[in-house]
Amino acid sequence: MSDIDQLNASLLAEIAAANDEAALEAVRVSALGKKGSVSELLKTLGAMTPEERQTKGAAINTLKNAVTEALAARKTTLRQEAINARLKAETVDVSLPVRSSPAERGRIHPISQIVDEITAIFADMGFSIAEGPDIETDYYNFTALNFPEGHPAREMHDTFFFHPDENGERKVLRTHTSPVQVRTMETQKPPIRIIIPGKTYRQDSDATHSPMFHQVEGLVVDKKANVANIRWVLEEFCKTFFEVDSVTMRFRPSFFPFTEPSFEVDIQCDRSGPIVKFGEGSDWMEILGCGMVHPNVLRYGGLDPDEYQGFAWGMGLDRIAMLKYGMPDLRDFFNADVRWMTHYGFRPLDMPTLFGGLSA
Ligand code: 2NL
Repeated sequence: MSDIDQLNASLLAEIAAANDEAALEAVRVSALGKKGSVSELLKTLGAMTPEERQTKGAAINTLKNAVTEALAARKTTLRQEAINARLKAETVDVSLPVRSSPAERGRIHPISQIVDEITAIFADMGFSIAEGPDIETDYYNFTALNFPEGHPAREMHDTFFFHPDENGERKVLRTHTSPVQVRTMETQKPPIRIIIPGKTYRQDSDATHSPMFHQVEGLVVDKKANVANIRWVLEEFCKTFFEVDSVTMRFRPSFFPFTEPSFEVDIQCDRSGPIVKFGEGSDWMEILGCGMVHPNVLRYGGLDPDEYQGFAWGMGLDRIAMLKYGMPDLRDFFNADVRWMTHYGFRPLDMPTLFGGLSA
């Protein structure tokens, strides 16, 4: 076998053995590059006699063409193999379900759900939402709500106090949402129909008490607001909220500094089973407190008690949420455990509405 034939055979073997484009390029440079084996042979053509050129020259050219063709063919094959491998590796099964978006996977906290449900019910009765600051003055949290200076009821609330400021004023974390009602009376002319959902704070912590908890309060001020109206509003609320056709309520006389008369309200229920059933049974459960707004509170709000009357109520949300959704420990509400949220949370797109069902 001639040198040229040998070179031809070894180059074609190298080309066939090149497994990727980089290896193939290395073979090309070794053969056809400036100092490549085939290029060096081509350089010898100039010094040949015409006869030599006829035979050896032709053979060298044939070698060059054969190598060039083999390189091109191998390149096409390698490209096709790379595409096939990619297509195989990146196969998508379009029949699989789409992964849900973060917005769909997120969950609404049961407390937010309860607030949305209660808001939907009272909005339907013509109430609007009022809000106010969590850090309150002693005046709005106590004085304007008819807690006299030094009155023991101030201690009853286990208030979180801030250090006094330069004027000696001691701010508090609001112990109830009632300051918002006073602020509303100062700025809004009756008729007033508002509900106030929000965070409240008292120094208390165990399985059923958290130092930060949630309330919804309501206030109606009009010329003839009366106890019969409270009863109707709260009965309608309870029926819709507990999703039953009728409820039996019991109003017990009670005391709050800001209402006179004052009541604590129980609803009839059945607690014999694993979950509480409302609207039936022989048990009673306290769910809220209410009363006619004390004349002093109306005066603090800038309203004349001889012209206007009001009723108000307040309920704690956390316990109600535990009852309605069967959650055993209040502390879990505020542990930010994503597993708990996945289990007890609500789908963000299932907003509670009266027509669509509150918690359906
Ligand atoms: C309860 C009882 C209550 C109110 C809150 C209120 C607010 C103003 C005037 C009069 Cl500005 N009353 N709020 C009235 C009665 C009861 O809450 O047990 N809450 C958890």
